[in-house]
Amino acid sequence: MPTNLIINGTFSAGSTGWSGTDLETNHRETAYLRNGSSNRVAEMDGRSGQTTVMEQSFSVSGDGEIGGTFNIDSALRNASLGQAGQEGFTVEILDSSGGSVGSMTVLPTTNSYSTYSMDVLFPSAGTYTLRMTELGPNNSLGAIIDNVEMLVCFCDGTLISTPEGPRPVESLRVGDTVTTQDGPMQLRWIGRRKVAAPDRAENPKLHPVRIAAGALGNGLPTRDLRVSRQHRMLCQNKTVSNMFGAASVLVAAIRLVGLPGITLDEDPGEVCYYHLALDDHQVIYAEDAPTESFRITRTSLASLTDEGREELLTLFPDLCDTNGPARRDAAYIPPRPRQKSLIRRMVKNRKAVVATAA
Ligand SMILES: [Ca+2]
Ligand SMILES: [Ca+2]
Ligand SMILES: [Ca+2]
Repeated sequence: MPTNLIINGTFSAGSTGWSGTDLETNHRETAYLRNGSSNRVAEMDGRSGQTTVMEQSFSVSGDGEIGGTFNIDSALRNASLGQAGQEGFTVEILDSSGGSVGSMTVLPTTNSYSTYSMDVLFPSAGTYTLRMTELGPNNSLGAIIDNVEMLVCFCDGTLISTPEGPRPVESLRVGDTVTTQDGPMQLRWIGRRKVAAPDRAENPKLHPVRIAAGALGNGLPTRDLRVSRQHRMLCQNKTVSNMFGAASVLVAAIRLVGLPGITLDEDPGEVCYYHLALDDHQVIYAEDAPTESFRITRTSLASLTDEGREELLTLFPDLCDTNGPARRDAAYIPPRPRQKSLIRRMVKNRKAVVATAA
């Protein structure tokens, strides 16, 4: 779920979190709209002769470019309706050296609220400032504002097990050590693919699979986990050993959809998929649930962004030699029909995906 980085964007705590010039954050809505509402709002024109500026800094964390959405509700106060189209304010999102990463002009035309939004792409993690500046006749009558939000998706911060304890996936760097079924191993490459909400709406195959906490059995995963459809999870139960003569096999997350607590996540919004590559295909742990590291094949290379694929091929031609001898898989990967019949039998036998401790 996205995080709102703005403090007191509802003005319920007056001017807390806000700085600037000529702030007017101490009135209830009814003072401007005569509607009896005790909701707290701010006005983007405190006094005549002073230009109202409202600012708030916030910090954005993450890896590479980070996408977000800015929202604000605004309406003209009754007394400003004569200046519709002139009274309003500008919104700017500034980086730490004052460069703009996003701006828009808000000029409400009625005394009922509209939500004004803009997408913001932060080029990197850091401190940014939201600045709103009064526009129009400087007459102490202006646009009123409420529900200011800077929503950023931190990609759920999926926790990956490492020898130092669980770490959010976006904080991992090449060379860091993660826990695998075969012990600690260094990350060789990290890929990241962001899927924007409109792309998901157009291609439902980009929706993630949501695995609710505990849905795999044995309390796993320990928190809700979202993975791409083709990402494989380790299945480890009696049905697996009966069918395959192995303690565990890897099954694509999409095959698990329909089991209690495992659904296709069709909520709108951006999602971000991470690929963690080690020297070998390994079982790693996401929210403590056993899952696979990035498996390098022609198909998986094709699923990467162009930049990601090029980087991987350039940096690690050895990892990417799909013509060379077959690489060892972390566990047997049954063909698709066998995965389907495994899940059917597991349901019939009432076996959890991870029935025995991983
Ligand atoms: Ca409010
Ligand atoms: Ca003013
Ligand atoms: Ca004004």
